[in-house]
Order: sequence, then structure tokens, then C-alpha cells
Amino acid sequence: MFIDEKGIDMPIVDLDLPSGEHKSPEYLEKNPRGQVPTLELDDGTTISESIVICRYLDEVTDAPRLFGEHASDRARISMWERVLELGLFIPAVDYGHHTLPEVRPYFDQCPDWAESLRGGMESTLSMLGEQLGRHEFVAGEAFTVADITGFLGVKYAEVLAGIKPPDGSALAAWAQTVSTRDCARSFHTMIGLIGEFIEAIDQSNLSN
Ligand SMILES: N[C@@H](CCC(=O)N[C@@H](CS)C(=O)NCC(=O)O)C(=O)O
Repeated sequence: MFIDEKGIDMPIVDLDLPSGEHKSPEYLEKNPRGQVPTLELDDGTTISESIVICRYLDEVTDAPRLFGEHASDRARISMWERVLELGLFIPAVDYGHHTLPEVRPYFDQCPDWAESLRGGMESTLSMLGEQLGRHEFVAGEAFTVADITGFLGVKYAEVLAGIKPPDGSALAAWAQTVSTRDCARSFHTMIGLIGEFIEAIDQSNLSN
């Protein structure tokens, strides 16, 4: 979503995760945690962690500046991005990892712990709702990286934990607006792929 919103044209190398390409010695040289994504610069420098990659790309490309222009904008945008990544996005992903039967083979699941994340997600969502009642976007009147993290957090909380923005709320209207933005096309593609992955696991469990 970030590179689409910025209009950055860059080569993307897909890795075959189910066959473990991200754990090959060659890839572990680039990213010792064996995770995607990794940004590889022309001089061979490798950078991991999605938000750090986004920040770097923002700094080396032209407007729109999705991390903000001036010090106080940059601080406010980063504050919201971090609040939403720590308070909504990561707990929603963890909730899915620890509760979905389809991913049980990949995680040492602890469903009780997952349930304990619910209160924090709900209060972060309600704080976001109040903010969006006052402003068009998460960090003010312009679309920023905080909207991307917030949108993914809201969608994952909805799909994985069943926590939904109230119908007719400013939060629901904002999520709908972001969802129809051009940059959200990759999100819709990814959700489709996850659906296919889960269906394939369900089918293979049924036939076993
Ligand atoms: N904190 C990392 C998380 C990266 C991450 O969790 N990547 C997942 C895919 S979304 C992955 O590579 N999973 C495979 C694995 O951990 O083996 C980031 O923000 O980039």
C-alpha cells in the first residue's frame, strides 16, 4: 500500500514462503530473521522491518511525504502510526496466529492469551474512532502512513477477532474511504490470497 500510494516503481521479488524460500541460507544473509519484506539497495545494503523500509522510501522519494514534512507533523504522524501498530495491528495479527485452527501447525497457540488482547484492541479502536470524529484522516487532514497502519489494524481486527467499527460511525466511513483508494488494491489482493490459503488447508484437512 505504501509504495502504491507513493507511486514508487521498484522491482519486487516474490518468495515462495510455503516452500521455505525465506529460510534459505542466501535469504538469511539478507534478513537473519527469515521474514519478508527486505529492501535491498543497489549497494547491497539490506533493510528489514516494514515501517523502517517505508520511512526510508519516503525520505529518498518526492512528495507526498507520508511521514510528514516538519518536525511536529512527523512526530504526530509517527505517534499515531506507533499507537495503531502496537495497539491494533500487531495484537490483531497475534490474535489470528493464536486462534485460527488453520495455522495451528505453524504456531504454538495460546488462545487464552489471544483473548486477553481483545480489551486493548477495543480501546485503541475507540480512541481511533474519536480521532476520526474530529479529523478526516488519522493524523489530521492529510492521508499518511498512519492511515495505512490504522486501516490494516482495523481490517485485521475485524477479520481475525470479529471487532468491527460501529455501523454508521466516522471510523467505518474512514475505513470505507481508505478501502476504495487505489493503494488498497494490494490489500484486497492479499486478503484474497489469504482466503485461498485457508481454504486450501481446510480442503486438505477434510480429505485427510
Ligand atoms: N516486524 C516485521 C514482521 C515481518 C513478518 O512478520 N513477516 C511475515 C509475513 S507478513 C513472515 O515473513 N512470516 C514468515 C515467517 O516468520 O517465517 C515487519 O514489520 O516487517
